[in-house]
Amino acid sequence: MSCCGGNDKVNVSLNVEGMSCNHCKMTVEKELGKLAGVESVEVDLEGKKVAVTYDQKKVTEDKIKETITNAGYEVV
Ligand SMILES: [Cu+2]
Repeated sequence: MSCCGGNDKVNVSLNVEGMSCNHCKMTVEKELGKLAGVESVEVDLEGKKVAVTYDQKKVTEDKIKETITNAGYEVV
């Protein structure tokens, strides 16, 4: 058990197709926010990017991609 820090937190920036409006943005943020270990989600509609900060001990990048896909968008 580590208490103060460590390298568990990572940030990924994913290219996501299909997000076209604020509703899409909110959907992606909401769905990713439900995952344990996801600390922050930033959606860039113009850039078609989703930046996620997460704890790699609790959730994986694959799981994040799967969640975006299940929400109806395409991770490219
Ligand atoms: Cu939309």
